[in-house]
Amino acid sequence: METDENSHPLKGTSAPMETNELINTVTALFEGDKGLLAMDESTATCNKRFEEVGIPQTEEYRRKYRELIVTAPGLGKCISGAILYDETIYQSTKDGVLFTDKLKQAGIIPGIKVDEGTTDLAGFPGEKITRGLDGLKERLAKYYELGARFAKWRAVITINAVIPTKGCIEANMHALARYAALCQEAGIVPIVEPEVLMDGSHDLKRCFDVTANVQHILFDQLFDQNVNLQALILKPNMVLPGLSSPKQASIDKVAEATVTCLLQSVPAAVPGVAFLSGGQSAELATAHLNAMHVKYKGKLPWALTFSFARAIQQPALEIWKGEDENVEKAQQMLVHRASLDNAARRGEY
Ligand code: 5MM
Repeated sequence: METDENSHPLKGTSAPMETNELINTVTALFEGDKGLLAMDESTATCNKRFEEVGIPQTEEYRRKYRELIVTAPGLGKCISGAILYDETIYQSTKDGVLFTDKLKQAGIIPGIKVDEGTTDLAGFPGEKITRGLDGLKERLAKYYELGARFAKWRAVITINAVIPTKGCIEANMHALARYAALCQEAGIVPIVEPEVLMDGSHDLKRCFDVTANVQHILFDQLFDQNVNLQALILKPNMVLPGLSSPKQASIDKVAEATVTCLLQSVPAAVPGVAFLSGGQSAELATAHLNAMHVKYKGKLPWALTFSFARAIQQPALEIWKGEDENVEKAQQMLVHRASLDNAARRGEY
């Protein structure tokens, strides 16, 4: 069966209407060499990023910053979808245009983070569980009305000598699968994000093993919950040594480990993978994505793109510093970083 970008195997009369809508959204999100922009920082995380560069931590500054992003000239040429946060999806530009409308005018599909953050997992010291399943069905219906066509839920897995535990991985992957099923029912494409954190002194192999295990359990759970694998996006970490590991890895090694790990654990039915940056510098995250395309172009069953937050935004945030006179330069930097990620998708960075 033909499976080029425009003729997805599930597209057509035999697939239910909602499936066609989901497939259309996924296809648009992976169009050309575009990728996703994660701008879904919760209030606490956004304030933390602002504090680091001396920006006032108020709702108005968060609104101004998000206005800078959604009005950046040329953003729609590089970005196919933007992940918003609950506060942001209701906000507007100073001229009163909803951010969701600004995005749509730029050809960018609005998405929404629907998890409610992490909390300590009872019985598992040092491990977290993501909250947000209660009332999710109703929240998804509301976000659909507000224009969101895809959503995101992040599970956090920490590595040290004794964790992650099976109990923690299973609980988190089960929640991701329940979330994904609810999204598909609501006509919203789920991005499933099982993030294995970079913190720690573990080596590349340990990250590989944990990431592969997490993804195997995730796809088992997705299967058990009747989630359509052809209508979701995986947002994984790249396979990297821990930040404080004495044994850092070359760009090519990271690319090879990451793609090998995905090949061993992600079914070919999944249309696409969009990486998180996880605290890597913007340059390194782009270089890793580029190296994957250089080495594996045309040899992979799924599309590989980016869904970075810090690796696209951080350089722009540092230019903006909360000052109106810096908006234009910050917007140029934002679009510049995103266009470099487009080049990485072509293996031309
Ligand atoms: C923007 O950061 C998101 C999480 O925010 P909160 O912790 O405040 O809820 C996060 O999910 C993000 O979308 C991904 O982790 C990708 O971000 P990075 O910076 O790792 O690319």
